[in-house]
Amino acid sequence: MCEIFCPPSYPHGTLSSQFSRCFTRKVLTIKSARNFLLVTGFLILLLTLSACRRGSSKDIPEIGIDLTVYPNPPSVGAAIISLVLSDAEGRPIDGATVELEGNMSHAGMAPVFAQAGEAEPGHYEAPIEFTMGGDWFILVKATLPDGRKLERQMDLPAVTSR
Ligand SMILES: [Cu+2]
Repeated sequence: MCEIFCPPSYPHGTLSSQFSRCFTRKVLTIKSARNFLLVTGFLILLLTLSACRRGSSKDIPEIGIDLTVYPNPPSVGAAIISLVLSDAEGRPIDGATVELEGNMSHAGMAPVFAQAGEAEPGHYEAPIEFTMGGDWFILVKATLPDGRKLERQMDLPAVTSR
């Protein structure tokens, strides 16, 4: 094994010192290779974790969002989107700021935006204009009274054309 790193014609020294020098070098090589792998693996893990955190930090899963649309079923034209925000214990969250972005998944679609008002504690309503029939999704962007922000995309399929 050792001769890979140290040819037998190692200059000067006895066989045992040749061996120990070679052995040290080999161990160092293995150690640094292992350290390199460990460090690289650790960096990849960190990058993956931070990417995941970035992705999921937009939503706060324990916050409940119940979305209803009027008219129901929704159709092209003016509509009202009604949202109830609730905390992990199911209590309504009042005092939040809620913005909506409506969009469809095809190219060339102009999104529609709406600012929701609080109709009653924890209950938010926004007028929105469905500009096309088809499958929509609503991006709910809320700032909670404690300053936390959340974004959650909610499907709103089958908006009918009139
Ligand atoms: Cu569209």
